[in-house]
Amino acid sequence: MPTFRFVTAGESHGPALTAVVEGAPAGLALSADDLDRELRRRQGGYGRGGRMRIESDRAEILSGVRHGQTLGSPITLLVRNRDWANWTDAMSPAPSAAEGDDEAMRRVFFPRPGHADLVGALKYDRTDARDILERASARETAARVAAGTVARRMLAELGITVGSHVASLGGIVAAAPAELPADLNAASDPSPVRCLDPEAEGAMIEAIDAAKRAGDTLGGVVEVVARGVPAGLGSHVSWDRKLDGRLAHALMSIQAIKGVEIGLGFDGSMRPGSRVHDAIVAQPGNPRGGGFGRASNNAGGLEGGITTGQPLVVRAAMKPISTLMQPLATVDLRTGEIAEAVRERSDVVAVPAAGVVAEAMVCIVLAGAVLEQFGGDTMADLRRNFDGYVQRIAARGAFG
Ligand code: EPS
Repeated sequence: MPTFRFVTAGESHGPALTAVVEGAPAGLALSADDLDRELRRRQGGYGRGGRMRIESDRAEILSGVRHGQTLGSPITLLVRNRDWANWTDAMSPAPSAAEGDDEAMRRVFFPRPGHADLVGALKYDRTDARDILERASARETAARVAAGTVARRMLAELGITVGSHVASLGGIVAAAPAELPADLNAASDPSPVRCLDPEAEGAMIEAIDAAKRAGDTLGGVVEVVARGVPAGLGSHVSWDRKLDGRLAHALMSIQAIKGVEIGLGFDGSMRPGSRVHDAIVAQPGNPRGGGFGRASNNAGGLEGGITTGQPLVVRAAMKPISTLMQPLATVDLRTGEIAEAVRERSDVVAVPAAGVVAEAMVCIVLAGAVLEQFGGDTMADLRRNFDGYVQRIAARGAFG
């Protein structure tokens, strides 16, 4: 059983989103402010739609924390949907008096190509695609970010930090800096598209404006970097213990993500091995690498499903949002007649926010791997076990 688990619940226009997080040790400092800071980061980004002007996400902690410290019990986090006030009839849990009024019920009969609308309606035998899209909506990622903040807090106590930036958006590729800034989010968050290359940033903003004018949407690629990860998380011994596989699963589970790369990723497949693999060097000042380092980090901090002690570098590719204001053709779910897909209020692009969500998922995977390896019902136990392990691997590189 995974050691750090979470489940989310909630519809996009229902009363609230909830996350229940299980497995955090006792004695971790956690406040609503910690959660709100991350929720705010997820709400930003140029190209979001009208919904983000309605919402101002805040988390309420309903269980598992007392006097600012975790208890080791399940942590319940609640994020209310402010927009719920406009949907009390359409999303009412009880039968509504206006049941026969499709407009008042905000029913959706014209499934959007690319969204879960049609396949969900088939699978769950619904005529109103709203029964599907409310849960398929990326609004759910607010709950993931809240859950991920618990993991992030725990990792921070061990000196592990996770940040992200936008590597491309709408086909505009940011120039990669020679070296990523040590505090990645401090550098990327001030950018409206969370991009480190000011020239690309300007072009991305122009592309978003043009897509909006054309009733179109854009995707992009986000890069997540985790630092301070010791060598030895994950394992080569079994498929489901390989950390690269777990990261790919977690990132692919984010709405609209269609691809995941680690390190050089697909680009590495085009090169000879001599231009891919990272030469090993002795690095006595690198205890978390076991006293070893790498001359480069094309592996993205993972070899054989095990972390190397180098920064973990993962990228996720997001397809363009499937709600188009100039809709594609679809079919009426009731009659089979040709129609235009529904135009719901939506975003032109959500790639900057996807970076924050991807960070949350990476934090959750890393927290799980850390707890599996080092255990501990309390933060003090976890820290002692973690420090003992780092001492053990660091001694390997001391060479007598
Ligand atoms: C979304 C559609 C939009 C986005 C929403 C995701 O919502 P609405 O239909 O209410 O305008 O704003 O994202 C969020 C609400 C959020 O918090 O990120 C969709 O269909 O996925």
